[in-house]
Amino acid sequence: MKRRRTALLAMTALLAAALTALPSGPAQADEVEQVENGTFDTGTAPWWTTSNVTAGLSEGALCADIPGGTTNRWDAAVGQNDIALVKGESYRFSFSASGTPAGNALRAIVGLSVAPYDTYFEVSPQLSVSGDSYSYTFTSPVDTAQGQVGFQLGGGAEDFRFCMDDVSLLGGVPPEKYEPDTGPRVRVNQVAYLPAGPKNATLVTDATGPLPWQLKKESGTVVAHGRTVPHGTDVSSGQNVHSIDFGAYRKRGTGLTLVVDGETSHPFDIDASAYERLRLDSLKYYYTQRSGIAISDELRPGYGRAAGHVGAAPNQGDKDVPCRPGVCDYTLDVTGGWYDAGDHGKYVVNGGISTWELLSTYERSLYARTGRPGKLGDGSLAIPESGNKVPDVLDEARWELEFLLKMQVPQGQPLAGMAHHKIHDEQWTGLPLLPSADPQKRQLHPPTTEATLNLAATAAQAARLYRPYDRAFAAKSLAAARTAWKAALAHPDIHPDPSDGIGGGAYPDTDATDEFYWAAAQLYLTTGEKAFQDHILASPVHTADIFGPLGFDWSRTAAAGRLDLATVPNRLPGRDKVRHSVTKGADRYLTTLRTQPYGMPYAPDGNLYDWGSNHQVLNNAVVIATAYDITGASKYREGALQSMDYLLGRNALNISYVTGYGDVDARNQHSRWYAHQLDADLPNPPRGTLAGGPNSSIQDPYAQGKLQGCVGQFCYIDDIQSWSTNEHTINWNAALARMASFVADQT
Ligand code: 9MR
Repeated sequence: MKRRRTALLAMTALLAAALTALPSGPAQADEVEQVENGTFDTGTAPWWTTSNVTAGLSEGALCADIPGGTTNRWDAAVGQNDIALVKGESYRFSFSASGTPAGNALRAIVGLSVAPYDTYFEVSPQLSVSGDSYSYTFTSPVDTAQGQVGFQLGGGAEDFRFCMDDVSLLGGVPPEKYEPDTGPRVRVNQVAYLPAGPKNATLVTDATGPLPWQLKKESGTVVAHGRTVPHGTDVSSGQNVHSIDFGAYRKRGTGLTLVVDGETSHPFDIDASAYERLRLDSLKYYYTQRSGIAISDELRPGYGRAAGHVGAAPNQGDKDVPCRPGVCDYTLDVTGGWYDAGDHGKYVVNGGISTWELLSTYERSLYARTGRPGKLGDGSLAIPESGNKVPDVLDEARWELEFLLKMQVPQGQPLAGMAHHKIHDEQWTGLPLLPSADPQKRQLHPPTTEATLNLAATAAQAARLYRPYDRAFAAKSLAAARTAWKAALAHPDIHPDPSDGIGGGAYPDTDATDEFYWAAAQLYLTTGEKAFQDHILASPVHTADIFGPLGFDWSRTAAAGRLDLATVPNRLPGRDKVRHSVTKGADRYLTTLRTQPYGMPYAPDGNLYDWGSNHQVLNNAVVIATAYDITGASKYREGALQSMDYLLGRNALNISYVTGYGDVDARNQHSRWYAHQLDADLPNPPRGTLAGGPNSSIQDPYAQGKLQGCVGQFCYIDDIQSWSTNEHTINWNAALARMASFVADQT
């Protein structure tokens, strides 16, 4: 039977013919077909099916009857193995497919045919009855002779019929040129500027001289005007840009626009109310990340789901989790906590910094001149604990703290008092996959000094903050923190294995000096004891310049000690120097912000944007905001406020990186359960979810297929497959919550 050729395949053939006909042309690798018998002209070999699927030829296509009632996508599948893939080579994966009745989804993958079944490329289109043609380009991240092209069709309730034809995996194709749609060339904070705050925008233009700009009300009335300031080529984006300062206009309004160079910006408000919403939405994010509890659809309409990892099949549960072979011979109940990100793993290291940043958001509200603790009070977050007279942010953080405490090695066991680094699936799983549907075995990974000190630091901080609400919990936390501290002192160099990254992230670290400093600082702030003071004063971290371009994060935790020593009341000798070190760090971030035409306090060395760069921008802004809390100097307030503009749309891609905020927002973050892009029945991430953001190293194949050679800010794509540029995580949202809360307080 003849192929039903797609227009695209036909075009490719024509192009290939034209290229061979030319006597000389640009050198190009040969396009080589990797799939055998993708056209099903005479039979279905060498394609295989799972045993529950019957497949055969039908009008020159492969058709298969797919049974309903299976759980996972891969429970019913058709595929071909022994596909050779070459690392760095670009492939075009194309096929046509149909499904009857309509509404069934396909997961098409190119991956590994043997354990650990890594996926190098995947898509999950909805199938139509009439059939569609699909074509994608990706780059193989590996060399293997054991590749697989797989069509996974399980997980549906009802039987259906699937047909496919013209399956092709063509190697040696040129990578596709991807052009992001960046909308109007004038870039603004698409959400809101504060009436009494800075107001800046950026224009992308070839013009070299100043251009006139106008600020317009929704009605079209011009309310302010001025001239742009040319900046030449911006390093972070490679664009020629001008900046616009309309801060002199201070009237409240909605739907304003900036008009310049023939372009009209996305609309924005001049008003503070959006930040009051963002303060809460960014914190509400944590309830929907909870493990071990059903998420109530009443509290989060559209986000209700069954409890994850409580032991109900197919989950293996987190109630009785063994170690990886050879690590320990006990099991622990490690239910609860937050899922780290779009995966189902739970990591003490990242859980620690996230908890610190939420607790510090609350603690700041107690001590900062503009702090308003009532805004984070009981009932503010609509969580199951609302109404218990405890500030909701403390209730939410406690969900994670209780989990962190459970990760401590019990007394009587080797390494007692230390904390296991992480617990997660034995193997990586595919997308989408609800937490309650994860069938993988869960395992505890070895204890590490870093995890132990994350526990010590956050449990010590918890001890002082929960004391007014629950003395017993405060005492239990402090005891656990002391035990962890002693265990870490006894084992100062047990670091996570950087290659322990199967089924979950490694969170590697080779130096725990900063974690020791952070834990000592929290223990000192809570107890005032001399031993902790001595550790702080003797630590090289105490006087080190810790406010570098990338700032702080899960692996660089010194700031989580330094900022609190500077702001939480204490009697540390030389405290003025601590406070001064923060303002000095903030001054440097302000200098960065002023030299950046997009106005963010972030300029990584070599313009190499890091994994999760958006939260690094935010954490650098946290340092600036803390300098404001310390000094009251308006330059810090202005700098901290201005930093938000970048996250909310004043950037090269003209996108708000916070879901539900702005005209064009990130909404397809990598996630196994906010997987709307793969399954229309699942939601997008909730409002107030931050995307990781530009990452120059583009580690995932999807981004590699689209963004090869990207400059700084352009190394981002809002696609669920791009886990290295577009995931969401508990630590990134914590930075957002902290800054949103600061901004909301500046009104
Ligand atoms: O955020 C982490 C980033 O700093 C690391 O470079 C990267 C690789 O180790 O891992 C990131 O964390 C991921 C974690 O390992 C697993 N859950 C999702 C996290 C965000 O992508």
